[in-house]
Amino acid sequence: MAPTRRALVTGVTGQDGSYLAELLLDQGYEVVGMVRRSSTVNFERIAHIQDSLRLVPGDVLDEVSLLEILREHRPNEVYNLAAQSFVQTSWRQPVFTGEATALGVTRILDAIRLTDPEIRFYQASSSEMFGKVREVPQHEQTSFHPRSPYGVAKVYGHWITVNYRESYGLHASSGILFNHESPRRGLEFVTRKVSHAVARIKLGLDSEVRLGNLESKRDWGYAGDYVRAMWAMLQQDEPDDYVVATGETHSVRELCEVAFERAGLDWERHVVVDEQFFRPAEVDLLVGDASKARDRIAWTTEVGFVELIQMMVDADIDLLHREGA
Ligand code: NAP
Ligand code: G4F
Repeated sequence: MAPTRRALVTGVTGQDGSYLAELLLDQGYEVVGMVRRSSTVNFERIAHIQDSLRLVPGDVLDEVSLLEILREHRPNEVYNLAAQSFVQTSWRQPVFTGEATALGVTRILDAIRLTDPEIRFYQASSSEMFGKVREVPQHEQTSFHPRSPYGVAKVYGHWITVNYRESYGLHASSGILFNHESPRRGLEFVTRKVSHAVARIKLGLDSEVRLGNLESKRDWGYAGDYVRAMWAMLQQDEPDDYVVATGETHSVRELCEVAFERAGLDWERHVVVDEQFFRPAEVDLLVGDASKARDRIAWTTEVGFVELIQMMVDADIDLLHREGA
């Protein structure tokens, strides 16, 4: 019988961490989830699988915690999803964002190098690295022009991953993932902010939602599809970098249309544009070319844009009903 594979997931309490942990458990992995200390428990997204996970304390700001986790649990694969991941916050907390989202990657790579260089490593890179895009669509060779401290930190995380692969021969891959969403998305991100607001308005709990730039365009996919790409990258003989995207782009305005329509509402009566949600520098348009991921790791999407937004609106209406609204 083949030995059980063990994976360490940082950021396991986040949107992607929860879907990835489910996928790995389904594949028969022992899943070690790293959680940082907080004064209240925030395991909502993994509550349904918590008993199957081994949750261990650690923080990407603290290298010793990473070394000890690797020494104790000896994973075969490490998925680094931990980050300060909200772009808007990165202007308010640029140094913290750099510590967690950029230097956190080096801390993990160093811990791997010193503990067991055979460990396979996945870095959660981002389409935010393309920023002020140089070409449309964006692919693995498109140059980066990040537009936020978050984007800058992710560029560092990407290149340090490439550098440790080239310097030390680590099996380190970088997934350049475009926006991916789900009912588990944080409430501050625009898709979930809108789906949750639609549910509240539908149930008479609110009358409006205040948004920033309605014209910006994103390539939005479903998180459940995207974690399959993360896993597939680490199953390849050679490490590499891959764009993961749907190849379709939609504006925030279109997102509003689809989301409100799902609940039988007219978005123009409820959406208010508010300056406070505009960004100091915007990423106007993202759309990815995922042909390499399709060809080399056989990755495809199963959930399209309209289905995704409808799923999120339905889930938020159900959630509010369950909460007794
Ligand atoms: P998320 O929901 O914000 O989750 C982030 C996770 O990182 C949470 O578990 C959080 O823990 C953890 N974390 C934050 N700071 C940490 C620290 N100092 N030490 C340890 N853990 C820490 O993000 P996501 O949407 O799942 O995204 C996962 C990763 O993919 C992130 O790196 C993100 O930047 C990247 N990414 C996301 C997308 C997307 O569209 N979702 C696209 C491209 C790349 P707490 O629960 O304690 O806060
Ligand atoms: O949902 P967002 O906050 O996501 P953003 O900035 O694209 O970043 C997400 O995707 C990245 C991948 O490209 C990840 F790396 C990152 O971690 C994160 O998951 O904003 C999307 C767009 C932006 O153009 C923003 O200006 O929506 C626009 N927007 C308009 N009104 C708004 C709002 N965004 C938010 N969060 N809130 C608004 O009220």
